[in-house]
Amino acid sequence: MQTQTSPEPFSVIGANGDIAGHRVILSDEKLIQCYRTMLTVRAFDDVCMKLQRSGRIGFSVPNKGVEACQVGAASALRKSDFFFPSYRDFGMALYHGVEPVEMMHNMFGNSLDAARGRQMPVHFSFTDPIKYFSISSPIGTHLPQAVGAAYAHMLRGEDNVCITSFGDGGTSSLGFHSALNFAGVWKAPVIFLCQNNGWAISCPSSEQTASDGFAIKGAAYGVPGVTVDGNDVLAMNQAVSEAADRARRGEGPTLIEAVTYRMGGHSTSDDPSKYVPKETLDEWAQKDPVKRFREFLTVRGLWTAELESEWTTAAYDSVNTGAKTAEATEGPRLETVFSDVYAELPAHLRAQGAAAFDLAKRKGDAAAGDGAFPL
Ligand SMILES: Cc1ncc(C[n+]2csc(CCOP(=O)(O)OP(=O)(O)O)c2C)c(N)n1
Ligand SMILES: [Mg+2]
Repeated sequence: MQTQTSPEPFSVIGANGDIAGHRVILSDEKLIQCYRTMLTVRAFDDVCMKLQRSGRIGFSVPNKGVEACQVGAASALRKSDFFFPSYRDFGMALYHGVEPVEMMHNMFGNSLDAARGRQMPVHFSFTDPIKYFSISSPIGTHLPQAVGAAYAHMLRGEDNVCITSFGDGGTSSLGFHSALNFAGVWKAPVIFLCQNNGWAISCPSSEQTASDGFAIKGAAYGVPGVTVDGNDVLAMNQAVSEAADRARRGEGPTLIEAVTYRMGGHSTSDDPSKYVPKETLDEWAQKDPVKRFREFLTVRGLWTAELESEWTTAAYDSVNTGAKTAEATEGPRLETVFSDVYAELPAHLRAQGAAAFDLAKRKGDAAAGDGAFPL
């Protein structure tokens, strides 16, 4: 693997599932775990799109096409590592055992959502079974958070690493530059995963930067950059494994540019047919990461059509059951507005809260009214 920006992204799985002279680090069991997670990401994505279109949830972000980036990266990390993901990273949580129902609690913003409905859908956060930090809506602001946490691990003598995932658009944020600078100077054990998926909403990657790709941006900060085929689970696993090993050895951060493609719109509020050329979409459909990994598993004798059908059904069952459970779970009560915010609620807020809760009780608990302002 090259440790410089290379025009040809590093890849392992070639045509027809062949891996030529490359070695596979993952056990057969982990390879299957990767593939099943990818199927679950696809099912979760598909079900969320339908839930949004039928008015049952407010928002989602398509994950189709970027499953290998997320799952390949997650498979290279330990449960004790810290994740500072982007909103388009369903597979990172699912790979490490977060159940679809937990993610659905956030999609419905109900009382079991970790943020008690105070975050948008797809803004997950989990403390168990992995440390999955709450998604930051303002682009790039989670990168310095990851560097700070990584530096704290270093000071405490722990060998955990932090990974932070962001898009091509995220490299234009102030957070990207300050995070790379601090991480480079402090040698913080952090992995910067830039998922170059072709678009930042409707801005193409080609208009996002004048530099030769995104991995090269690490050079100015003394951070090695590598360009990886983001549709290749095994290439992603290897690149992130190497970056994690470097970080654990105390050699500092790595910037990984994963070249992939967003096969859906930016979000449920977007219509990509207005700006994505159909030929480009067709071209990338040929490089579908799920199909590509399936071909590899077939060559390795780990996959059959029967297993595909069994695993797909299991993935949809867990996602659909999760959605039904989350939808049937009550919404957050008004009284929880201050929950988890203060160790001890200040007296003035307690007084304001009491007045608001009393009013809500008399007027109907935040129920939709006739449009008249309730005060
Ligand atoms: C600071 C800031 N500016 C603008 C936005 C609006 N916004 C939300 S997502 C997005 C595009 C991000 O693109 P990219 O980083 O490539 O990630 P992708 O959506 O492709 O995964 C923008 C501009 C925002 N959330 N925060
Ligand atoms: Mg993007």
